[in-house]
Amino acid sequence: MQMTMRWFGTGYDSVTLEQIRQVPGVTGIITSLYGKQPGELWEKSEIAAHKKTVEDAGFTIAGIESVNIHDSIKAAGAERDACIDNYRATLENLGQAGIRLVCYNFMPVFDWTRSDLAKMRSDGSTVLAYSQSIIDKIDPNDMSSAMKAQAGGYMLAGWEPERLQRLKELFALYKDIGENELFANLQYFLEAVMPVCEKYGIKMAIHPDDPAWSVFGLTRIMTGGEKLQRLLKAVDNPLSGVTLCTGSLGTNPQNDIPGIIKSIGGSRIHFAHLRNLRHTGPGDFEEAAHLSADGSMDMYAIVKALYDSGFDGPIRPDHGRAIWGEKSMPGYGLYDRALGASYLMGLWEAVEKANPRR
Ligand code: DNO
Repeated sequence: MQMTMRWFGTGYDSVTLEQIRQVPGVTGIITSLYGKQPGELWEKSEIAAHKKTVEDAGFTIAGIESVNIHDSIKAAGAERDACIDNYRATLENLGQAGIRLVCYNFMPVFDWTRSDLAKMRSDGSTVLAYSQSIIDKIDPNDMSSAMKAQAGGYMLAGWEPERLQRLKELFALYKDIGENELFANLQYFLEAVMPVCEKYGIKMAIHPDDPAWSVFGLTRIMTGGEKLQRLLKAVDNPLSGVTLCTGSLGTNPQNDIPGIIKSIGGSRIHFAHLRNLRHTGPGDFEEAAHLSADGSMDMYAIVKALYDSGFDGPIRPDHGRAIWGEKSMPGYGLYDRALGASYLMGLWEAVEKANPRR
C-alpha cells in the first residue's frame, strides 16, 4: 500500500507539494494535466514537465486521476474512434513516462454531483452534500452554473466549463443511451485501449458513479458491486480494474463495501479512495470527516477488507471538510485530508500488525 494525495497542479490547486511533503507517510501524488479537455492528446513534453515538478518535490506520480473520456466515446458519437486514437496515444505517452495507473469514469455529461458544496455542520466546518429533492428542482441546464457559483473560483474536477457550455447538444447525444448501450460503449473503449496498457503494464481503474444512481435522467452503470463485476468479467484482463471509491459506492446504503471488496478481490482493485459520509435520508447524504464515528461507514471494516483482499495499490484520502478557515477547491483542502491520511495509515498499521502477511 502506498499513501498518496491528489494534487491538481500549479495554478489549479490551493495546496502546494511542499505542504503535502509534511503530511507523514504520504509518498505518492495522484495528479492530472488538469487543463486538458476530454479527447485532447497529452503531449510527451507536457507529461515530462509535470512529472519533473512532482519528482523535484520528492514524490513519485502514483497515478493519473483522471484521463477524462470524451462524450463521443461514451455515447458512440461520430468522433468516437478519433478520440480513442488520442486516448491510446496519451496512454502511450504516459507509459513511456513510467506511469502505470490511470483512473477514469464513464458517467454521461456530469461527473460527481452535489447540491451543496459548503453545507455548514454543527462543528462549524463545511462539507459537500447531496439532496435529491434539491437536485430535482434544478434545471440540468443550470447545474453547471450552480456548481460553479459555489466553487470559490476553482475549476471542479470533471466540470470543464468549455464542455458544459454545449449541454443541450450533450443531452441530445445521450438521448438513446440506456444501460446496455452505455455498457457496450464502455467495453468497446476498454478493449481498444488494452493493447497499449499491456505494452506498458498500465492499470485502468474505473471510478464508480457518484452518486451511485441516475441523475437528471442520464444513465449511470457503475453503481454497485455487481455492475463493477460485470465489467471485470466482460473485459477480463488483469489490467482492467476498479478505483474502490467508498464515498461514491457508499452513497447507496445498500452497497456493502467490505463485501464488494471481497467479491472483486485485491488484484482487480487498482486504487482506493477512502472517505466517509453520513446518510441523512433517502437519496440524501452529507460528507463527513474520515473516521468511522463521524459518518455511516465502518472505515475499520473497509480497511481490513482491503488488506485481507491482498490489495497493494495506492490509497488516497478523499474529500475533506473545510476546516480551520482554509480556502480551497471544495473537498480538496489540505487540513482535513491530512487528518484523513493519518487516520487511514493508523488503521492500516493496526490491521497489518494484527494480521501479518506470511
Ligand atoms: C471528485 C472526484 C471525481 C473523480 C472522477 C474520476 O472529487 O472523485 O471527479 O476524480 O470521477 O474519473
